[in-house]
Amino acid sequence: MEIPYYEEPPTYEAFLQNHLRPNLPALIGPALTEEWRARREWVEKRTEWKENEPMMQPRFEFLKAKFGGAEAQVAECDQREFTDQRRVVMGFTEFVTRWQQGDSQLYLKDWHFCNAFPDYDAYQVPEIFADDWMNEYWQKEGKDDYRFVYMGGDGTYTPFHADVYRSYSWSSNICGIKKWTLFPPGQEHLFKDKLNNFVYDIRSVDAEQFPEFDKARRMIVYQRDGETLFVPSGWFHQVENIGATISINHNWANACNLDKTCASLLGDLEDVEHSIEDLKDGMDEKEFGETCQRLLLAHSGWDVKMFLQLLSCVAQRMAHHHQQQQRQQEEEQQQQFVVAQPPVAWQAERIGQSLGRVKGLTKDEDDWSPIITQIEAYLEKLPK
Ligand SMILES: O=C(O)CCC(=O)C(=O)O
Ligand SMILES: [Fe+2]
Repeated sequence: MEIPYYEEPPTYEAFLQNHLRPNLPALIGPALTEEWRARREWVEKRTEWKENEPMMQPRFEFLKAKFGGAEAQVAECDQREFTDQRRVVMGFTEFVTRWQQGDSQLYLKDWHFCNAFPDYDAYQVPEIFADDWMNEYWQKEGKDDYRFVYMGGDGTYTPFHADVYRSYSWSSNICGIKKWTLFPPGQEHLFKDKLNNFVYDIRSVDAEQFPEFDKARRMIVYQRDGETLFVPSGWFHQVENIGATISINHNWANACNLDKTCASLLGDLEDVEHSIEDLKDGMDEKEFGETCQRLLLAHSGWDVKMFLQLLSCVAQRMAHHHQQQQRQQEEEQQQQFVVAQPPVAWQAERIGQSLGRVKGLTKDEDDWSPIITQIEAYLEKLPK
């Protein structure tokens, strides 16, 4: 399996057809991020350069002077804690200083950089990734978003996982090289042991615990300075940094992977229901349902109500734009700019499908029905 490489960024239409819809990865050359302030200001050319090494390196002193006041989560790559690495909160200056001193296991992760520095425009989201319902909803709600900066030295890594909510991700290297091992979906049974524990680090898999892991089909991708990787929904992956690496990444979702994020939510809900099945007899249906939603929120970071609110937020925006466009057409005005996205009727159909699946599980949820009614009203206003 080969991953397509785009020297020049693909058009939105090509990206939609060849990557978003079929859920396939892509590697895009540095031209996509050429104009980013982060690429101009955060890094400089290395003086001694050998092949298969990064070409750029971080400007440590600049980064400290500019962002030193912030705090961020730092993973200790050599410390496993359940299914992830141990994380500590650290001042950014301390992190960079220890990085400079060669503290090689520290990996700054999931730093909500845009929230921390809203006036510093480190980058612009490329057009092909701009149709992003997750960040649209979470930002509107004033919740934590899914826009991150990662920084770490040679050998830091992210263990084997699939992304939150089975969302897409895109990741751009400001400097350094990332070695990605990507696993196409449909082979999850090879990744689990009898107790449903997943492989943690693909470089040291216990063959007795995971006897079939070797059979898993995989793709290896080296992502170099300035390059961007599109990671499709539900593809498991592990990421290993080669040389000092800084990257920017977003998790995102839209109509194209809505079926997958919806399935992930409903799958997590089923797991929660199973896990407390023995409490069911002592509760009425409503109490059991509410308990499951609380556990789902704690376990997965969202619940059915949040998913419905996300759909409502997006459907409202689409209905509003559609009405505006119709008015502008009648008055022969210039049409307003909206981000590149699939045809609205198709998106509305996908929302309707997910809504149908959620309605299938509604058990007298007073909490959900007004939102469902609202979404249906927005969908009514959209073309069929
Ligand atoms: O860069 C990393 O270490 C992890 C990034 C990742 O897992 C992702 O973008 O989905
Ligand atoms: Fe990931």
